Amino acid sequence: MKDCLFCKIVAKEIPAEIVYETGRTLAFRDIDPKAPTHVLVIPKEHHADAAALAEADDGLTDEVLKTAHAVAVLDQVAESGYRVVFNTGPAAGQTVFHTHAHVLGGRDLTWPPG
Ligand code: DGP
Repeated sequence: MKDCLFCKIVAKEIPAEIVYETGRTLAFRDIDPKAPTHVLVIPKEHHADAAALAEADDGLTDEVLKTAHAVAVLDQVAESGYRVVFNTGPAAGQTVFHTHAHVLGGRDLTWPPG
């Protein structure tokens, strides 16, 4: 989608540190990491948020979650534990409206989040 930051990363118009890729998903490091592992997993096709992705689902939500787990394994945080977060909507802190799963790990994560 024109003017979507993450669509531009998919199109390689904006650089990103890509850590994993499948046919329909892309994983790249967050520009402002909040943990030693902080990777964003996105569907390559544009869906504004997790609700839109779930409603359109044709297996793509599964693939995003499987990619999130693959990233955790690659970054060696799967055994110790990691968090997968979809900020969905402005009140949840979503700022980029191309849905993305934050994969966070590599330190003890507190609960509840702020
Ligand atoms: P959220 O607040 O849940 O919408 O998270 C958006 C995340 O996107 C935030 O943690 C920072 C990250 N981000 C924003 N712009 C860029 C960018 O140009 N490159 C990368 N790699 N991450 C970005």
